[in-house]
Amino acid sequence: MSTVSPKERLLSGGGLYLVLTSPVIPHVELAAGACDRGVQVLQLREKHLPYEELVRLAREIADVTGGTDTLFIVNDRPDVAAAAGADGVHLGQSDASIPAARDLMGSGAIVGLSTRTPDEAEAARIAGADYIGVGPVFPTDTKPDALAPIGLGGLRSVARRVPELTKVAIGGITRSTSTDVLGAGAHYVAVISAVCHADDPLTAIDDFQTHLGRRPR
Ligand code: 3NM
Repeated sequence: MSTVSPKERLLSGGGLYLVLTSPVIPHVELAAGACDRGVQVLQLREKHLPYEELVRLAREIADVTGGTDTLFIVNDRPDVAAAAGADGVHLGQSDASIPAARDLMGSGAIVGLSTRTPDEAEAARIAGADYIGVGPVFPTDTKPDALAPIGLGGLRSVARRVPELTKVAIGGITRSTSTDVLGAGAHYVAVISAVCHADDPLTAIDDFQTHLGRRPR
């Protein structure tokens, strides 16, 4: 088990950031496979689950990631993240504020914020986000309310505005586009369908890991 803090691990690493949304195999099985395969960040994103079920699932995943090198982040819900002992929370533009999340989770928690434009990215930096999500980079069917894709050019513009901030690109990313996305300034590539909805999610993780490797900075 690492003695380095979760934030330091996030800020020194890079590569695959796996978002668990309706995977074709059980969440916990996929989480365990991701840990075994050295995935650096896992996020639980199940917007439709009621609080109790979400906490139960989040606790099961936290049990799997605890003591491994894989960080565990909960989407949208700092209350659930705190109850499960997760390493952090990922907030959308209209979710809880960063200070409210830190109040619930403690100052050591990782707090990420979704952004799409250089202005939003800069605002997230000023607000104290530990990292930003940037997207959608490409068209995605997974998030029906996603705004228009920003492309690699949009990602580069964000990266130029906040060069020092850790950037997690998201939206329509596949293994074959992942290296271009990292080349455009992202530190991590976040994926849902390319892994969770693949015929064989564990093999899909293997393919990403072989392609990207671990990306210490
Ligand atoms: N957030 P896939 S795009 C959850 O732009 C999410 O903030 C986005 O799923 C954003 O990898 C997105 O299947 C969907 O395209 C990502």
